[in-house]
Amino acid sequence: MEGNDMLNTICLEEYGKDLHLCSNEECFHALMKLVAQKGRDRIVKDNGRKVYYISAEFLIGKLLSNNLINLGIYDEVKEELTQAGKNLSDIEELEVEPSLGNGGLGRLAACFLDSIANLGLNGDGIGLNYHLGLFKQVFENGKQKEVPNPWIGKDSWLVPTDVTYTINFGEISVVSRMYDINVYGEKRTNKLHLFDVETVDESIVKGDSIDFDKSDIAKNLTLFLYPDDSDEQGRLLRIYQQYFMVSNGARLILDECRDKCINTGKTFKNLSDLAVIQINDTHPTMVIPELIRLLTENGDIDGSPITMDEAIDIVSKSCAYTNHTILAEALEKWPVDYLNRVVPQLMPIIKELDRRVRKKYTDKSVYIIDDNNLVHMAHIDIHYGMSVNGVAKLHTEILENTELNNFYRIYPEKFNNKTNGITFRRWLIHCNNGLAKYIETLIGSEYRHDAEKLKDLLKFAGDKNVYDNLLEIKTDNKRNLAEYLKQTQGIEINPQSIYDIQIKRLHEYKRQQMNALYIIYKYFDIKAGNIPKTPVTVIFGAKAAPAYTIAKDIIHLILTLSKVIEADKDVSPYLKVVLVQNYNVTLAEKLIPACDISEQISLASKEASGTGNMKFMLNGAVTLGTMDGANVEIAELVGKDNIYTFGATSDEVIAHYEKCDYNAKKLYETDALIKKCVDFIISDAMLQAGDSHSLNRLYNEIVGKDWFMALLDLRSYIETKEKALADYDDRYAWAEKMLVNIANAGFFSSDRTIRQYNEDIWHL
Ligand code: CR6
Repeated sequence: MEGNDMLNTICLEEYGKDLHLCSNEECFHALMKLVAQKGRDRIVKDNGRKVYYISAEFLIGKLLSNNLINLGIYDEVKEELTQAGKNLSDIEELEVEPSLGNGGLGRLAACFLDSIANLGLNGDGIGLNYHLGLFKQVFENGKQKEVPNPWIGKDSWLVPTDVTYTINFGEISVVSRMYDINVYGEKRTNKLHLFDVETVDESIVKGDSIDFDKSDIAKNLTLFLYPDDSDEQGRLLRIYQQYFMVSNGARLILDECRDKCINTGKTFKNLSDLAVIQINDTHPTMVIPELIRLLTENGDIDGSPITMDEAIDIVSKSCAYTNHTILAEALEKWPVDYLNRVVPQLMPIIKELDRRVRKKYTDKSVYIIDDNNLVHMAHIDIHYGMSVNGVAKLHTEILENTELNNFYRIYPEKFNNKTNGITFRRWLIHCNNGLAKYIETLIGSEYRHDAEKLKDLLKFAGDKNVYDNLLEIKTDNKRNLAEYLKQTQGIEINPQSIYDIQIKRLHEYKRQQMNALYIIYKYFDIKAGNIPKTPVTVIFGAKAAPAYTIAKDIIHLILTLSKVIEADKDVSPYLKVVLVQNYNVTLAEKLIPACDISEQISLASKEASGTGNMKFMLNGAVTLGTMDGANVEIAELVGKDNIYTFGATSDEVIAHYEKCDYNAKKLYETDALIKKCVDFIISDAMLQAGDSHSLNRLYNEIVGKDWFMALLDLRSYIETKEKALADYDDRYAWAEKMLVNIANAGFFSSDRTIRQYNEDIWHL
């Protein structure tokens, strides 16, 4: 295949006709073939040490364009398609986004796989092949409804393999099969291994719901990611899923290492020379006792026995743990009784691990099994892994000094920080090709390999011509988003307005409710005659966990506000509220390049890092945020003139929790502005437009509890947001902020993060 007819050649082979005569479906299929051909050359022999990134989620997004970019043929292919009268984005629309992830943790895993392959490192992902994935969100009567999200179609990137295992649980056994998705890097092709159960049966799902028989494990095991766990059956199912993932993973790892041992004269005693296992949050924690079990039960590669002491030593040197949260309710603790039922073979090992901890330490807070017979999964990771890392500087500090301080004092050498990152190949070159190309005209293409080179953009500070171009690219992206939302969701937004965007999972600590209270403030302000110079569009995207009532109430609040404001002709020309349906990676790729103001307003100390904040910055949005997670590092990089920060500090917040002295009711009663905004939630206008039960429940929650202190920061939030909106009108001053943000985003490349993981933990 030569020059500009790579695709045409495939079309002739496959369909016996030229590219320009093929349908978009045929083009998509041909493109998949082309990717497979090109990627084959980059399969590198798996020898030496390899990292296995085990994760319950991989939020990989559509793959076509990214694969073309990573294989270095994107521009050529686009050109060939254009010549043939075809459009790559139209073809891309046919691809269904894989539904294998939920939020930041899953997207991080996907960015990491991309960087591992692009840096030429030996590393594969291990996870599950959920058929219906995370639910799809639809809005009905101003409320979220969850429906299944089937994504595996006839043209899928999944490749079935011959690898299968029998996985035994307490009461049943199932047979697994491994499916692979190739991860193409500039230097090598790695794999994402997704395990599935052969007997999975989508027909057990009831109608267009996410309801199914939770006890039928052989059929339901790989249907959904994070199935509802509000009842016991649901919690047991989560343990089934976790064990299925790690038992398959552990066996694959040992099989691959066995082959390498035979070639190199090593044994399982040298496992840590051959494999390092990065445990992404606690969902894969059972890989530790499972590996110990397999080693002690089956012995070494020559069949010689491995003792418990030896097995623990081997595994402890090979496993590393990443913590992604300090929210206590998100740290998994499983009842001994559940584990006994689902994985009885692991309980003796977990008890032995706990016994050893108890023998060494008197401090009960570091035990694995507590007085209530709960198994603390993170404690297994910390005692029996070689590394514990947080995901942003502040987060790691909080782990060391507060949340995990008891462990930090025992194992200071294990703790380290790895500030998260994002792959620029997806989050700039793919999603904002116009900006990527423009940057190239200014500073050359080196930044694609060395993101720190973006700093060269600072040379153009003050250059009005550059500012004009940056603003024009932003306006184009805003127009594209408006067009896309109109076509796909029937939503109309004004491209001349300021796009203020908050997209992330719905959670009280992320404080979408505080943003909603700002909107209420602004509504009153406009009604009072303060017409903003530039209209504002506040855009949200968020799914709420199906059993999280208050999160769903917040969704209802936003949708109801949107309706009330739309209907008010005094206000609607100047303020619009939009909640996009089924926020996912594909939508993020359209929203982020179009954003002016990036909302990162979590309660300080609660957002471990955030990664959306990095994507917005890279695409020239200005952050409006609290000093939380990676916002702190963004602020350090761009300086105070190029970010809007507000609100209580993490120390102040932690002190409030320690002293239990936060009182929302008092703030509500003593601050008339706060009261006015909160009261609007249950005003006549709102109750007429929405559901009184839901709005009242949310009102009571905010006034009576407000666990994540939205009212504490509301005033400073309003003031700071008003300042940002006013500053927007000085277009060149704003463009300078954009430039400084883009120029300083290099640090947040996941290539940097992965280099650090490799230097400090993996040593590949
Ligand atoms: N929700 C953190 O909350 C972080 C990602 C990736 C999260 C978020 O701040 O950026 O992980 N944590 O490290 C968990 O999922 C437990 C997230 O995505």
